[in-house]
Amino acid sequence: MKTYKTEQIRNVALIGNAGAGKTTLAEAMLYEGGILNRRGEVNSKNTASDYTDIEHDYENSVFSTLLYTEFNDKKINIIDTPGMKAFTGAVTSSLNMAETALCVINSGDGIGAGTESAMRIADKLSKPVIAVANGLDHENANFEKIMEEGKARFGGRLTVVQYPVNPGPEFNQVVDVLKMKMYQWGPDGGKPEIIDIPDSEKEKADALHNELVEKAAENDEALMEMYFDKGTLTEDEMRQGMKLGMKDGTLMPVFCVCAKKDMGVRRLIEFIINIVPTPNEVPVREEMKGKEVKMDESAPASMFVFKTSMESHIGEVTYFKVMSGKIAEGIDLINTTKSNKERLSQIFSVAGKNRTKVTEMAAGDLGATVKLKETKVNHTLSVKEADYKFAPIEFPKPLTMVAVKAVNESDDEKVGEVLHRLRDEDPSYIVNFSKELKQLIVEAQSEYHINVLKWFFDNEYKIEIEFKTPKVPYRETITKAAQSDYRHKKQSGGAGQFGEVHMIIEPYEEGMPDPKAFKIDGKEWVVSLRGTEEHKLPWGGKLVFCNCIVGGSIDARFHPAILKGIMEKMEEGPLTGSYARDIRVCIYDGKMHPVDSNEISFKLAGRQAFSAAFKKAGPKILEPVYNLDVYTPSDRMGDVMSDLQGRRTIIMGMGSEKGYEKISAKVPLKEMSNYTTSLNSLTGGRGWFTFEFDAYDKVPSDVQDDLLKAYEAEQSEE
Ligand SMILES: Nc1nc2c(ncn2[C@@H]2O[C@H](COP(=O)(O)OP(=O)(O)OP(=O)(O)O)[C@@H](O)[C@H]2O)c(=O)[nH]1
Ligand SMILES: [Mg+2]
Repeated sequence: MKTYKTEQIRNVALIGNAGAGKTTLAEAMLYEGGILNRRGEVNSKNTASDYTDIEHDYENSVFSTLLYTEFNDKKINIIDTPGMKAFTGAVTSSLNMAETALCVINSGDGIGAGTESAMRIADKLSKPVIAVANGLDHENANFEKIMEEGKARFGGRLTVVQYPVNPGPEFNQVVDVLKMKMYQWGPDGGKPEIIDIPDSEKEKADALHNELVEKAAENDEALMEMYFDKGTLTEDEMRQGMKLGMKDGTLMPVFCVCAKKDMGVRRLIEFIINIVPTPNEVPVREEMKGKEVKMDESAPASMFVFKTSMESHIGEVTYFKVMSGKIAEGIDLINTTKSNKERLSQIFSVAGKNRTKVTEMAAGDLGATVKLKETKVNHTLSVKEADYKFAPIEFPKPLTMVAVKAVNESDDEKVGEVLHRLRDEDPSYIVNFSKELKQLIVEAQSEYHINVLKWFFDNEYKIEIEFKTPKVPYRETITKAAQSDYRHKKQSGGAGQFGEVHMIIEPYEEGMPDPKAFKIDGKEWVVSLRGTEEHKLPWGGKLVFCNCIVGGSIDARFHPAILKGIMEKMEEGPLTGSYARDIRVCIYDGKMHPVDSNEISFKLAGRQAFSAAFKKAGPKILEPVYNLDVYTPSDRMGDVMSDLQGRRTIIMGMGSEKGYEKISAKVPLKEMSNYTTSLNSLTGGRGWFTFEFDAYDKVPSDVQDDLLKAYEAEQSEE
C-alpha cells in the first residue's frame, strides 16, 4: 500500500441512530474503493466493521471501528461508531479524530434519539456534518418527513443536495441539485447512469438548486456578489461556498443513499473527496504546553492514541492519529504521559478486521500498531526532541453507578482486573474500589452500558458476577452543643491506665467566632481558648480541635492522643458508622494520674467522651445531593416532572434550551438509581441529563429513622 500525503487523506466519522445503516454504509464505501471484493451484511455477521463477538451477538455496533477506503488516489479513513446511546464514549473519541461527521439517518424511521445525541457531540466539537438519508428502499421511506424533522432538530442548515425520486422498495433514482443531473442505478447499485433531469422533476430540482446556491453563497461576500451578478454559481464556486458553510456550521448538505444496495455511495465518496477538509485544513489539536504543532510531514513525528482493544491472537491493538511528521516502521517514540520509550515495530492501515501492514504514515492519517507497553487512550507518543502532549479527549461524564461483586470470592481480584481492562477500551466507564463503601464501584453511561459489562464476564471471561445497588456515602454531623466527660481507668493488676477528658462539642461553621460560653440544658459553661487546630477531613468538612484546658489538668503531651481518639470516632460515626464532619470540639478539663496516665488512656477517654457527646448533640445523617439538569421534549415535560417529584427533588428552575425544556433540580444521590432507564422510557430516548455533586444535606427524619434501623439490624447480624 502506498503512503498517502496529508493532502490526500480525509477522516470521517459515521454517526447516527442505531440501525441507521452506518456499518452497512461503511461496508459499501470499502467495496466501492476496492478494499472489499464482496459486501458483507450485518445480519450475516460478515462485515468489515462489527467484527467482534459481542457485536455479532447484539447485531449492533458496540465499539468504534477504524476502516479506510481508497478512491481516486485519496485515502478516506472512516470511523464507524455505535448508535446506541450507551456508547456515547466511542462517538466522542471518534469525532475528536475525524475532521468531518457523516450523520446517517434511517429514512424509514426518522431522525431518532441516538442521532440527536451524536449530533450534540458533533456540534460541541464544531465538526462539519454531512447528512446521509439512508434506507430509501424502505417500505415507509419518507424523505420529506426526515427533512422536516431534521430542520426542527438541527435548524435551517439542513440543505438538499440530493433528493430521491422514487423512495420505497423500487428506489433507484436520485436528483442531484448540485450537479443538476439524475443518478439512476440498476438492481445491484454500484456505478450509476448519469442522465438529464426529466421534465417532471425540473421545477422541483430548479427550486432546490436555487436554495442550495443561495446557501452556498451566503458564507462569502465575493460569492454573494457573483451570485447577484450572474444569478447563479459554477459548480466549483458552489463547492467553495459549501465548504465554508459546512465549516461555519451553517450548511449541512443532504445526500441520498441505499447502503444495502450500494446506491449513491460512490457519489457520496466523491463529494467527501472534493469538499471535506483535509487533516491540515483544520486547527491542530491543542498541545498542553502551548507548543505550536504543525500537521506537516516535515515536522517532528508525533501521534495521539484514541482507542485500544484486545484482539484474539494479537493482544492489545493501539489506534492512533499521526499528529505531525511521519512515522515509520521501527521508530522509537516517547510516551509523554508515562515517560517510557515505545517502539512501533509494525504499523497498519486498518479496515476493521483486515489490517494491512504499511512502512510509514504521514501526518493526519489514522492507523494502528501492536505490542506497546504502557500506552493507553489519550496518550501522546512523540519523538524525544518534540516532547508533545496533546489535549486529552473529554469523555462523557458517567450518569449512573453500580457495585460489582464476584459471585465466588476467589474471583474478586480477577473481576477488578477485567473491569480495568474494559475501562481501558471504553474510558467512559470509571472503575474504583471505594474504601469508604467497601465496594467495587463502576460508573457508566446507563444501566444498559452496565449490562454490557456482564456480557463480557459471561461470554469472554466466564466469571460469574453480580450487580448491587451501591451504598450511599452518608455523613454524620450534629445540630447543637453538648457536653460530656469520660474517665478511662484500669487499675487491676500490672501497669494501670488512667485518663479523664471533659469536652463540649458543637456544630462547626466556616467563620464562626471563637468559643467563649455555652448554655447546654440550662447550664452555663465558660471556656477560655488557648489554641485551635483545624483539620480538613479527607472525606469533606472539618474537625476543629480547641484547647481550653485550665490549669494544666491534662499535659500537652496527651493532646494528640485525645485528638486521635476523636478522629477514630469521626471515621466511623456513632450513628451509622459513616464519616462524621463539621464539628468543633473544646476540651476544657480532665485529670491525670501521676503513674498510670499514658497515651492509650487519653485516646480511649477522648473517643468515649466524643461518642457520648455526639449522641446528645442532635446528631443527623447527611446525604450527598446532586445538581441535576434534565432536558426533555416539551410534550413529555409533565411525566418527567412527576417522576422527579417522586425522587425527593427540589426544583430550582425551568427554561427552554435548543428546542428542549430544561428542568434544574437538586436531587439526593440515593434517588437517582435507574434514572437513565426511567428518563429514556419517559421520553422515548430523547431526554438527557447532566448531574454533578453539589453538597451534603440533612436527610428527612423518616429517612434517618429508616437508616438507623437498617444499621442496627446490620450490626446485630454481624
Ligand atoms: N433496506 C435497507 N436496509 C438497510 C440499509 N442499510 C442498512 N440496512 C439494514 O439495517 C440494519 C442495521 O444496519 P447497520 O448498518 O447495522 O446500522 P448501524 O447504523 O450500524 O447500527 P448501530 O451499529 O446499531 O448503530 C441491518 O440489518 C442492515 O442490513 C438500506 O439502505 N436499506
Ligand atoms: Mg453499526
